[in-house]
Amino acid sequence: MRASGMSFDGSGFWRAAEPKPAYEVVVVGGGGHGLSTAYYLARNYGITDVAVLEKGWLGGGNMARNTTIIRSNYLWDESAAIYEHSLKLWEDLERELEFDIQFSQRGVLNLAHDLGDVRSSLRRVNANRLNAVDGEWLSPAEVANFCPIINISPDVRYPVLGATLQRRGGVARHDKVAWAYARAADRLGVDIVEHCEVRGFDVRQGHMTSVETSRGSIRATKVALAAAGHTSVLASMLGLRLPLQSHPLQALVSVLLEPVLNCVVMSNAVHVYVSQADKGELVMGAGIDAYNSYAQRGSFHVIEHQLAAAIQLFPIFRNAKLLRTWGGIVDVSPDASPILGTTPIDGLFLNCGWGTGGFKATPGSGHVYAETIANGKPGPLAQPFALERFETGALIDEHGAAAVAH
Ligand code: FAD
Ligand code: PYC
Repeated sequence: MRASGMSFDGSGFWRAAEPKPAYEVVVVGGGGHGLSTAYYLARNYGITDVAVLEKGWLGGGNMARNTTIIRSNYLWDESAAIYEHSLKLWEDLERELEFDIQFSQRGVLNLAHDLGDVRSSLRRVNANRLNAVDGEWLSPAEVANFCPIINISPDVRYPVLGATLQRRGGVARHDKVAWAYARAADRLGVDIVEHCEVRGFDVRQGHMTSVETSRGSIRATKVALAAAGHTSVLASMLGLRLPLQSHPLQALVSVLLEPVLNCVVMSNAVHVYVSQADKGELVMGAGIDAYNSYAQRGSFHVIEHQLAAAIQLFPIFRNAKLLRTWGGIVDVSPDASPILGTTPIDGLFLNCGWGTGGFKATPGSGHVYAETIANGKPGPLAQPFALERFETGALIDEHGAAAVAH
């Protein structure tokens, strides 16, 4: 075990230690994006003098609160490119990280419930194919064939008029993904420091010099924010105003059931998305709570409405019992797309705004963020997501594919 940071012993327990006084790179936030960034910095660029500072415990934020949906069927070229890059990394991740993350490409259905939905879904499938992203359009009968428990009766409030299917989409076990990246980064020499809150920054003549934490001052000339939901709070300590709003996003699981659901089903109109975990729970998520908040909880009426809608689509869930509900805090940008790259402060990097859709981006986000940090400038996949787009107006209005965000 190293003298600083946190290490895995053979039994899988963590051992925390004091952070060192200085690092080449400090990553703020020990969620999926922070951990994957640290891993790719070490693996792809040989930058191992890295600390990941986490104010709570590893993976205690959105990373282990999300509904684990992975897909790359986004509408616009820029989004399809970065999410498809991520999906390709997912497809080899268990081998690369030597960890069973329960990655399962069981297919993601996006249901269409009215003519507008049908048209935008067909448009998205066509755009996906042009970008070499797999996608199919299914008729209601084909939907029922693929997922027999969906109610395709025309008599419900939101009848199913068809669906898009991305067969390569699916799920992975989110906490295991965090552990897998943490273990792999740790093995390459990265320090992962829990219970270390970043509370301030020292910037001299426009250059980052250190971060102030609950465990003392740590020198670093490169600081990479990966603190989903809290980035605007950190940026405001530096006098930077970011176009982000923090909202609660809730999810729930049922008690354990026999296998009934063979794929992932999303309905943007009904604001329900559901899959069944390998253990047996139905995993469901809601739309964001409309107000801003930093509390990791939401309002019960949102869950109530979600369940009422879910039961119309899946009558078989009527007798399922709720086991747990929880919330996370997601940061939503005006064009429902991430903000990635450099800032006006030399040595300060941004990775935020993934909103309701950043789990699927975990490998891709870390991969391109590490590239940006190592080279001091974004590569081609990250470049369109730069902060400057809010000045130039080159927005990526990705609302079509992530409607739970608004
Ligand atoms: P986090 O895990 O939140 O990591 C950020 C970390 O920063 C936290 O651990 C936090 O404690 C830490 N931090 C904050 N401030 C500080 C500080 N001052 N100092 C040190 N550390 C700090 N995405 C999908 O693709 N598919 C889904 O199905 C999906 N479902 C979702 C369902 C829910 C209920 C929620 C809440 C989110 C969902 N998401 C989904 C979105 C996804 O979870 C997030 O976009 C993604 O996890 C964000 O990146 P992260 O993992 O690094 O965030
Ligand atoms: O982005 O696919 C997604 C998603 C599903 C649920 C929350 N986000």
